[in-house]
Amino acid sequence: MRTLERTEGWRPGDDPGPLRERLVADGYLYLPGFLDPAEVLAVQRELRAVLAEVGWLADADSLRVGADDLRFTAESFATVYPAVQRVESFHRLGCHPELAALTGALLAGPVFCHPARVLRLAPPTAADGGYFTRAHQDFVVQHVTTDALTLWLPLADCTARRQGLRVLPGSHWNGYLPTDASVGGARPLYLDVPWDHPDWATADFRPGDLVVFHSLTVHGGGPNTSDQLRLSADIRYQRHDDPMRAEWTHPHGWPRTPDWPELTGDWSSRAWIEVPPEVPLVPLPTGVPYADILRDLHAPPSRLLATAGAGHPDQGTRDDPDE
Ligand SMILES: O=C(O)CCC(=O)C(=O)O
Repeated sequence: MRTLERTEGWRPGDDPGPLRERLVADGYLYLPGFLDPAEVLAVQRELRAVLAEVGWLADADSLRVGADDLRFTAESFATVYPAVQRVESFHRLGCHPELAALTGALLAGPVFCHPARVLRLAPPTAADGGYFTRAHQDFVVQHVTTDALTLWLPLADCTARRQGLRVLPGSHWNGYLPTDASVGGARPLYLDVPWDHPDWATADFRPGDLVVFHSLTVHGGGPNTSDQLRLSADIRYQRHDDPMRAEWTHPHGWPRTPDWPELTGDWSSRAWIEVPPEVPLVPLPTGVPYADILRDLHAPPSRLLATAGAGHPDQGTRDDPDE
């Protein structure tokens, strides 16, 4: 296992050039302490209260699990996930002005945050290693925009026993990779990369840290062999002038997760779930098996990766975006 390379010191208003070059070269940026930890811990506190109420935590004061067989089943999806998706401060954090400033600078244009935000609740797993989230590229869910950036935020400490995100540095240069249809049920999103592949890179993470990665970067989540829940967020940003799958205007997990009118009843603002009206929304084709959609996917040319000089293998991602 390798260690993620740290990038430190960038603040909104600084020249984004060196940061962008590094993202383009490696497929990710690891920015320890990018956000104020107190802001992230405040969200964790609210989530703990909700998770203790639904029985996934033993109490609201720690991340100790409330049972030793926690899993996402139809029942827990119907109760636990809507409960956490209802937490307004989680969505507000996704729209944090510093995250928007960073992604706007990296993508060199006006950006917005996808309203569908993944709140990862990773329960303890068997002690024999393995994945929590299997290897995949986020393009496999983005479909229509290559330059969507995922912002991965630990909402609690991640350590060797409670592992967080892992990435394969440089893997974005291989373009969109065919998924392994034997893994992943109705939506076969995953890649056949062993969990102990020596090129995986990770780190110990703390609330306030941030990892940004490109939609073609192969990544996943490591095992949690602790007795505590691992909490993290996957937040996605893209430019206004790129299209987005229409389903990302809804909450993550919709339609199994209830839609916004039901989740946002007591929110102070709906600004966190607004999509700029000019964003082209592309519905998922109907009547086509998901595996066929994935098989026929091609990553549109990437503006971001085209900013790299010569020297990278061209897998169809670095053409002139205006062609
Ligand atoms: O946190 C994880 O387990 C994986 C994160 C992930 O897949 C993502 O951010 O897209």
